[in-house]
Amino acid sequence: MMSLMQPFAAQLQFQNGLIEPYGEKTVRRLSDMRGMYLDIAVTEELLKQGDPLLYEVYEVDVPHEQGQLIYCTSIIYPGKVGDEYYMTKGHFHNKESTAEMYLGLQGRGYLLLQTHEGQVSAMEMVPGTVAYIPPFWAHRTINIGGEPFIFFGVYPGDAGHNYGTIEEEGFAKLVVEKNGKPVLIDNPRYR
Ligand code: M6P
Ligand code: ZN
Repeated sequence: MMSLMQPFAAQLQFQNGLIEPYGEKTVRRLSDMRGMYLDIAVTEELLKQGDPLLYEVYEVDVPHEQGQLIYCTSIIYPGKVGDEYYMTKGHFHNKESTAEMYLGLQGRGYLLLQTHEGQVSAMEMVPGTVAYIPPFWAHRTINIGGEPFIFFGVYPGDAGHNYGTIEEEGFAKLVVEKNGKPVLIDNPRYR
């Protein structure tokens, strides 16, 4: 007889985003994102002084298979590289026809999205925002506040992450601080 996967639950702490038990924990530092911020000189300068922690992702251990739902929390710390706020790498899904959902838990962020055809979308995320990332949209999150920006995410088990396209082309828009406020500007290095 085929043995079915057993039901289970994890416990999520809304205040700090910790979810337990978790399987994989991803930690991204500035050195993992060389070349992704516009100001390369500032990036290299910061790296000489240390290697700041930008964000962490706690993923619950679910098989990466069709039919499953992967869920995780992401914690993006407050900070900037030059004028550009700390952000995730951003990705398309390997299986591009898969969607994703985010729920804001703490802090303030932007969800930046774009398609291969050059459509762009951006929305603010605060606690309680439930954002829907449709199939075929690349997505990146950005902390635009002074405290950790924490959100919960769910996506299909067979979605996969494609970072290559974003690493090569970047996002069309950047989120930078101007006069103390976040603004979207065109990425001069896009494509
Ligand atoms: C969200 C989800 C994860 C993703 C994480 C960090 O939690 O979309 O799948 O890994 O953000 O983003 P990235 O993988 O682009 O660095
Ligand atoms: Zn995704």
